[in-house]
Amino acid sequence: MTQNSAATTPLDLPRFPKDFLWGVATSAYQIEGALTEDGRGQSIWDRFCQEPGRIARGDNAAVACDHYHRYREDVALIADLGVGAYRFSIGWTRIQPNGCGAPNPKGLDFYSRLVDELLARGIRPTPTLFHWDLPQALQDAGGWRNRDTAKRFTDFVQIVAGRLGDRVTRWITHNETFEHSILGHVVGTHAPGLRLWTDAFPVVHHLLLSHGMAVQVLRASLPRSTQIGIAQSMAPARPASERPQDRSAAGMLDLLHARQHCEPLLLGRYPDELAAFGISQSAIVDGDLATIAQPLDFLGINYYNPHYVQAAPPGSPVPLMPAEPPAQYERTELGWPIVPQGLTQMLLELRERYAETLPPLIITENGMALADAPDADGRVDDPRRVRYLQDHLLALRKAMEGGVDVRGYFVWSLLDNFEWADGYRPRFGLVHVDYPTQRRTPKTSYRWYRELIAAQQ
Ligand code: IFM
Repeated sequence: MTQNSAATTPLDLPRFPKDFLWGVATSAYQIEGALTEDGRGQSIWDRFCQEPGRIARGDNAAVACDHYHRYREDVALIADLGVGAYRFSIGWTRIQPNGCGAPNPKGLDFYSRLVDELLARGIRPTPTLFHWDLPQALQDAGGWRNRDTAKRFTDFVQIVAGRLGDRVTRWITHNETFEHSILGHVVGTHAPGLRLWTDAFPVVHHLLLSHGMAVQVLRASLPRSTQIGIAQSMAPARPASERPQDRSAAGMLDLLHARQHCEPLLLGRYPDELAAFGISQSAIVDGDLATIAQPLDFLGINYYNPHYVQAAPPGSPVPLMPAEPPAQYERTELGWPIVPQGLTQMLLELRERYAETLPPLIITENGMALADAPDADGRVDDPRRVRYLQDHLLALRKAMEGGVDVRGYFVWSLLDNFEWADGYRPRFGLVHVDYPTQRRTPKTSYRWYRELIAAQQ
């Protein structure tokens, strides 16, 4: 089964640079709950969760981790970890219930209180401005297919920066434009549940365009020292076999994922091969690529595992399809293979591909889903997560020794939370959440991460 190393103590880990940033991450929709409180408007995920059969076991995020009410307790948990930064996201519909117009003061107040609470405990707030919870009113007007949504996003960013920019010094525009476009708009397993297939390109383009426009807004209104980046998922595309068809399928996946979502940012152009792939780029307007390719202070990388892929049978609507990962890899609760060396390989490749323009990197997500449960003594022991994190940190260190400039690492996630269409069963947290009582129980991995951070000082 597993080829991963046995768990060792944090002290066995290679040392990271003194100023290396340690953090934990969450997102608004996955933890906050309170969906109808204080003037919050409906998002595409509220609507999606109401549709029968969309979410495993009929779960929804109405309460989630009740973080909206318990944020002080959660910040105390973050502070006890000893991390330097907390990545969270700002729910757009708390600020603009319909995605446009005057801000809702109560929504802004919530994030302002959260920021103050973090700063009071020496933790640097690192908000993500869009983590998939688009206002439903904007979706009704076409969502990310509509170019106007990019403009609406910049208005929202301006409002948030105006309120928090005096205290927030690191910003992330988007989370995973690949997943939001493909899961939400190509295969329809995430909100808004569309199946646009090759017609989804405008979604990709407007997400990336809105990123560039948001960077411009932040730069124009915030101090020069403000750090601005984006969090993109990266998963090496691996062929199911050495057959030429499967190798070509892996090349296509790499094109659609890493290259389509990175090259506009880093090179100011889409890969030429997209046109040959039959994707119409008529959504691109002159000047858009220059807007997208704003200089970044960091590129956030979310890494979980490589994606295995194979050629689809002749006559299929799309030429590639997912393949089973090789049997030697242990899997997480979500069935994802555990391949730490994929992280090293991906980072080295990234540096090689974009040597001239790659900004410093931050690992903005990494972690594993388990079905953790308290034992008879109420303890939540998760040695497999400890080993996962340890092996990925060793893999990260290897890439850094190979010359990749990585400045920080955020564990996904602080808390067990609402894992989108998979509901509550997969648990990613360093802290266990008992949903009926909302009791938080730090797991073994939480203590391990705390020791690791302390040992680096
Ligand atoms: O929970 C998600 C998160 O919202 C985005 N990145 C991947 C995580 C695990 O699936």
